[in-house]
Amino acid sequence: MTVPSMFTDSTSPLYNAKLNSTNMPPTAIDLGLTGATDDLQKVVNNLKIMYSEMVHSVNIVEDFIGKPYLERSATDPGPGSSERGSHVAVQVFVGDPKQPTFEDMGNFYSAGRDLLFYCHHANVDRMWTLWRELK
Ligand SMILES: [Cu+2]
Repeated sequence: MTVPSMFTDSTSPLYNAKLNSTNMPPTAIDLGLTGATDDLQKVVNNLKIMYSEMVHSVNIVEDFIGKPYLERSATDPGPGSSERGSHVAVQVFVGDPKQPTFEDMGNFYSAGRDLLFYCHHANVDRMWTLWRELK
């Protein structure tokens, strides 16, 4: 429940300086973006959020991955549980508040500049695989 050290060690080739230094290990990720400072409380919250996203509130594919973007559809047809929840929370939590718009991870246009983005999205793909096995 922390950012892996390979992304926070400044000697690592995976390191990106545009991260929120106050939210790096050993600080637990706050999936609810509650502002909680107690790591044990954050872990409890995170487990509840993941249960809700993966099991409780997700019944059909669109609940998890969101509604499809189609030609002439609305700009934002509707996010899935992961997109509006843990996925975005991680990106906001680790984005650098010293940057104008929380680059790199905290902004859509710049997130791909941080190698952590690809690890994060691989985890979203892993969650998708797990969700499919649950249903
Ligand atoms: Cu993302």
